Amino acid sequence: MTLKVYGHRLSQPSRAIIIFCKVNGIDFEEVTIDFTTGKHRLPDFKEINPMAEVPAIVHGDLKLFESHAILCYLASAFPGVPDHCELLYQQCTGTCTQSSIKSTSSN
Ligand SMILES: N[C@@H](CCC(=O)N[C@@H](CS)C(=O)NCC(=O)O)C(=O)O
Repeated sequence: MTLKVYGHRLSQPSRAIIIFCKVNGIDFEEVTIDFTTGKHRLPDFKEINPMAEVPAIVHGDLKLFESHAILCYLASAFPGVPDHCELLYQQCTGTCTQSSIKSTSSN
């Protein structure tokens, strides 16, 4: 199942997703959506992200947008990502629990 990353390298949140994938060895297909020429407002892309912003991902049946949500998903969905990444994003999103701290601190 190929992970598709829709973004643009001029976009900081798009770069965050691309860098995260590269650092963690996650294979992905990069699809450039040129928001500087309005391609993010075309119907095909708005089916992926109705908010018409990059980045967005498609992974199997899942369509996801908002870079922080994407990073949380990637940190938990791909086994090669170190546990501390998931904990970091749980802390960022306020979903961190005592049990998640205990389970990652033992690694
Ligand atoms: N909160 C969003 C911000 C996304 C965002 O603002 N993307 C910009 C590029 S950096 C965009 O697509 N702008 C197009 C527009 O607003 O029309 C995220 O973190 O993913």
